[in-house]
Amino acid sequence: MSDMNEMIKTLMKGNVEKLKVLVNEALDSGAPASEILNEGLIKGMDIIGGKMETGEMFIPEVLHSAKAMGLVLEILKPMLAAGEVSASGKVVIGTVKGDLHDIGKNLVIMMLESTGFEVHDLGVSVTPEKFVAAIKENSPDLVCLSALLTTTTHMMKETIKAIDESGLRAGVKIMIGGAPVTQSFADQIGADAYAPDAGAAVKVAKALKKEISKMN
Ligand code: B1M
Repeated sequence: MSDMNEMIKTLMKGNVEKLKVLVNEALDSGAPASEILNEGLIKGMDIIGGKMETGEMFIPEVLHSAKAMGLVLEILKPMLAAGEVSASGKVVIGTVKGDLHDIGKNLVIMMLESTGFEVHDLGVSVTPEKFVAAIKENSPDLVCLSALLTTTTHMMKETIKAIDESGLRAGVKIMIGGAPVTQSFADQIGADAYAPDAGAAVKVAKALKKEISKMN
């Protein structure tokens, strides 16, 4: 049985090398990648978030942990989408303007790519104009917006508005996600879909792609 507490402590210290060893040991002992992700890494990030809020951890330490998590996710990448039926489709994705959080977005990308989607990652703090330009350039099936801050969720609405006003909306489906986002918020701002986590994002992306294929 793998020790998730040890993994969480190591993530909090941002010790990449030790974290890689622990993740590999957990895999060797038979722990599923999804359990390592949810019970180890994401749980660890939640604890870090709490400590950030109470001032027990500071931004540079949190960044260290975030970097460590990003690196060990690469180890889990080949296993995360195992069992998913492959799909095809083009996706443009980014974290909305003003928001620098990208671990969740990168996880969504990993899962989408692992199931066969071609993903164009616009990065973090992406302006509505940049999303519009990327749609023109790449003609995606799906546009995916991520936000982690309550204060940046309104940029999802602004981005959708910009896509509507550009006349490009008819050709794409828009999915949103991130901790402060809900299905009712998605409905309220006119997104086509919401996904609570990276696994669900793949299922929703496949369903949206099917809808598009039926329309054409
Ligand atoms: Co920030 N931060 N942060 N932070 N940070 C949170 C989000 C916070 C909840 C911490 C807290 O106070 N408890 C809080 C937000 C509160 C709120 O608004 N509700 C917060 C704050 C306040 C801030 C700053 C304002 C702090 C400050 O400066 N005083 C600042 C803002 C900077 C900015 O963005 N402009 C800030 C900065 C940072 C760092 C840069 C230090 C770092 C980010 C580094 C990076 O991403 N490269 C950071 C981190 C690491 C966090 C926490 C600790 C961890 C986030 C994370 O990566 N989680 C976070 C606390 C927490 O989440 N518990 C916190 C793991 C990741 C896998 O989960 O991103 O939720 P998540 O993704 C999930 C789902 O949300 C979903 O799938 C993933 C799971 O499968 N998902 C999607 C995400 N995007 C999706 C898109 C989809 C579908 C699903 O479809 C399109």
